[in-house]
Amino acid sequence: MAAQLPIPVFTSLDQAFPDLQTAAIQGVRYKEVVEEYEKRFGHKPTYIARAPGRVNLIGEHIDYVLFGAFPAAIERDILIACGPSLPSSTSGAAETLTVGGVRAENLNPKYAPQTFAPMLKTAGPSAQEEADAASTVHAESAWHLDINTRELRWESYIKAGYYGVLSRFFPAALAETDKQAHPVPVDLLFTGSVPSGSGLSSSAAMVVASTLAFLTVNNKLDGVTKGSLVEMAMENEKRVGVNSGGLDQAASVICTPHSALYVTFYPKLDAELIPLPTPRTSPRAVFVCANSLVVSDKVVSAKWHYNLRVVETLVGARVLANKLGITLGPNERPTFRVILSRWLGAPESGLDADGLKVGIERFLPEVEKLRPPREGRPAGEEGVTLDELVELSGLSKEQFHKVYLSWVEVEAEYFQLYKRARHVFTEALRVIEFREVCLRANAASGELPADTLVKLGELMDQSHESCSTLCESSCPEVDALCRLAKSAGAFGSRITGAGWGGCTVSLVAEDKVGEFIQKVKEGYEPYRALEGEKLREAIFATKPSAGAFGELFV
Ligand code: NG1
Ligand code: MG
Repeated sequence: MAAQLPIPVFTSLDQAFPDLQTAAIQGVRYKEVVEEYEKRFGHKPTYIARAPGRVNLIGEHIDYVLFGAFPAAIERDILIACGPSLPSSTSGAAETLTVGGVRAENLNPKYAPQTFAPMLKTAGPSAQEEADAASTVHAESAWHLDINTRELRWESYIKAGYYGVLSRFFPAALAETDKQAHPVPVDLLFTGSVPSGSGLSSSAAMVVASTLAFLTVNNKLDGVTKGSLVEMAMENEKRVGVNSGGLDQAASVICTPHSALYVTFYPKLDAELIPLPTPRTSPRAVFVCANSLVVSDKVVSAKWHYNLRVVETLVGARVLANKLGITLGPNERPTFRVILSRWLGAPESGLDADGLKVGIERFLPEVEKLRPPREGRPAGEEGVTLDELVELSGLSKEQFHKVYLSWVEVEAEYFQLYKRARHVFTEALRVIEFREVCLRANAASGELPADTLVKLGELMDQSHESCSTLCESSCPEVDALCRLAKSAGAFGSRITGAGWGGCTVSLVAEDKVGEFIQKVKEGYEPYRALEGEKLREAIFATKPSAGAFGELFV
């Protein structure tokens, strides 16, 4: 249901932020970005697109396997003031921007201004497009925007958002002959408060906000639902070179204040808003994000980290299917979620959360079939080599390469199928249990069941342990922060987001937040020198907040 709603458009800030305190804080940012826009481009913006970051409460590294996750949007967001470039614009550059050219600037001077325009492809495909065509990303569009997938560049996320809008709404064949079928030239000014590389999904916020900006400026927002914006943003973000799932984009688009989102991806995107349990008399609990300050550059390290997990789980699914006697076509690349359904004989329409829980519990013993031959060897050496993978897959070397490696770059001496599978299925179960605890607490009349927060905390702790030891997506600093959070009184604490650095999220009693932050500050070396705004940047309590929306200037 939540996914079928339209994208909210407001015409005033108080409509957009009914909470007075938030409206005041946002008011300052909106005013600054609008004034600065006018100064830089010589005309007023017509629209501000806003998309928030997210904190994933539980369900890590399982969205690309098509299991559900449980994120919430955070208050920190990306704002883009935008409008069509006018010929009267300052530098006169607009004249050169006739075919949907873009001028993009950022209030943060760290991100240099960019000018680019999509080209109608006349020659053969570029290397990047060939790579795209081999992956699941669609390559039917003949528009071309150069996205550098080797380096982390801020404008890549703008281009990614634009690509999706071009390929869906501006048929290139038409554009070749008809100037009316061209996108309009656009001026964009960005400002953001989601720390980048911290696991709070600044990237998804950028892509969602950019997609929304290009849709609106080109008058294409009619009929776009939250669900279709999520799907577009998911496709778009893959263009930056990370084969991500959809939890970030779903959270950034669909969330509402006070609720988390149980988002599932199989057989199709579905989302259920679940209010977080609120005690009536005892103190409330809040989620505190703490940034380890270890920046994980996901684009650059994808081949050893993120994309490697994607490949390990995909190959793991095929090997497990072989061991279970499930027949797969040579070109098929099903995920663990799909193999589970086939094993259960479940219909394509999928299972509800209760059915899925029972199914996973029945399936878990089967995961043991993936135990590696060298188990017990020093960590890292117990997995399977590439040659062994090919053999276990039952495919020829060429076919294996085509299906599992031709579209993605990964590097590993040993691949870990068992650990990843064990993480995926137990984490999927924890997500469902987390949802159940919330629903049970919300349904209780009077005070919450006494153990609600303790249970949520336990699930978060177990999730962290699994991310750290089975998914191996944590790092020593993040592990240390989680231990500190627990000793500072958190009900539970875990890594959030892709990992290898980034943030932790901890469940903490609201009346203890000040004390909690103080203890973590004293215990975590990189925080000791931080004070005031710098400290608030690194560790902060957050409330589930609203998903993406736009403000229109009429
Ligand atoms: P972040 O934290 O944004 O790097 C990534 C993926 C998600 C999900 C999580 C791990 C992107 C855009 N997002 O998040 O889809 O797989 O890691 O649970 O890459
Ligand atoms: Mg990201």
